[in-house]
Amino acid sequence: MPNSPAPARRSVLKVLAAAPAVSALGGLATATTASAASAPAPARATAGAAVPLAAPGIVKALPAEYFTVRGTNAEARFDSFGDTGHLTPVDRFFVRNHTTTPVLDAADWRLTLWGDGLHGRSPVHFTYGQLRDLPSVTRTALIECAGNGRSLYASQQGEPVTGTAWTLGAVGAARWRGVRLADVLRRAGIARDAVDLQPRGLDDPYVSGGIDYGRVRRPLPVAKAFDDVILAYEMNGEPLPYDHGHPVRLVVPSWVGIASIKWLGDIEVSTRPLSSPWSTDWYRLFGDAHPAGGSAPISRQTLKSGYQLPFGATLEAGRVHRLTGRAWSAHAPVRTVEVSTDGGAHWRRAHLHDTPRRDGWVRWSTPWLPRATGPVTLLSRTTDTAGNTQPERAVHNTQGYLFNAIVRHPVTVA
Ligand SMILES: Nc1nc2c(c(=O)[nH]1)N[C@H]1C(S)=C(S)[C@@H](COP(=O)(O)O)O[C@H]1N2
Ligand SMILES: [Mo]
Repeated sequence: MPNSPAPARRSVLKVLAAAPAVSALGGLATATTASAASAPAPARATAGAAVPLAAPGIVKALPAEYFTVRGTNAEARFDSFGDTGHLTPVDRFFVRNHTTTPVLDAADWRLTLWGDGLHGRSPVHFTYGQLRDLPSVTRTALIECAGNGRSLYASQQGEPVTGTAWTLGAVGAARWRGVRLADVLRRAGIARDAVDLQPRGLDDPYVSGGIDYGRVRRPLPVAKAFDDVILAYEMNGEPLPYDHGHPVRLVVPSWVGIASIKWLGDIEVSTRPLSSPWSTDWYRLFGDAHPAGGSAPISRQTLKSGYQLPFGATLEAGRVHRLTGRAWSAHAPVRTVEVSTDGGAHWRRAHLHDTPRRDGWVRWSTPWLPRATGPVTLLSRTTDTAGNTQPERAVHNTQGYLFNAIVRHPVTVA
């Protein structure tokens, strides 16, 4: 990489394990969570107590009723999404961090574009102010980790997988505002024969098992970049929060979450295909059902549905319950959601409460009057307008990506 630029300037302020409340953006942490966060938090909160959990390097508060901490990551509790609307509020949105959230200042941030895929001058810089002066676009899109649902390979299919043991909460929907990546690439002078980009984050290099993999980066084909990718600086009407990529992140609609690089610092523009460990070692499908050496790098997410109910919940017999959930597909708008309250013997349609759109999800509900007591498996199955439907089993891959099977949700009627 002969002309790799120096990293963009970054704040020397690093997030400590117990970060103080951040006031610059407003609303990130309340006085209560701030004082609680300054004392060492227990690994797990006791039931009922709203003690914030600690995840090393995450700035925002992680109350136990909304999050499960998994290593450096915070999974949103899908079972608690019932009281959220179509959009996932920032204080309920999952965080996937390879290292720690860097606290960056928009005032000294700049984006660098470089590489042989730019004609003329390279590198090209954009300050935060210059980005804000470009025409803006606003759109709703899900961010979903490629490994969302991963733990179900083991719990439901008896198949071992590596990686963060997410249940269904590594997903959220937000309203993003920013500029089209296409506009920035044109202004930077992208060459006609550029094929690949490689956006890279300003967070610390990712070190695992003694190997330094460098900063988080992953190739993005120019065709996708020109289609619908956004450089986002707002999330749900607020400046992008620290944990979600402040001041600017990519939003790559309908693709696996790793494509949506947070704390964006630079983008290589290349006339040759690019690669990184995030396109060679990870985010490919490995295993018996896949080519030796792995599949092509994964890109589009899959489809899922789930009940907004804890696993193992107890429901009272002899009264009508309103069961609720969400369904989504990265391929096409959701067409139907079917539910079964008898382990799959009978299916009926759930009511949909949102207009299905690509890159969004639909809330659904179904009434249920359980009569007999005992254990029951609830199922839900979504089908999209392109004809994709959730299968009984997901095709195994060793890293547990793209789980799409019907989730078997155990409850007890008492
Ligand atoms: N710079 C950087 N970008 C990143 C990551 C990261 O660790 N560093 N994690 C990626 C992954 S794996 C996912 S799933 C999404 C999660 O976005 P969120 O934390 O805003 O929910 O960010 C992606 N972008
Ligand atoms: Mo992810």
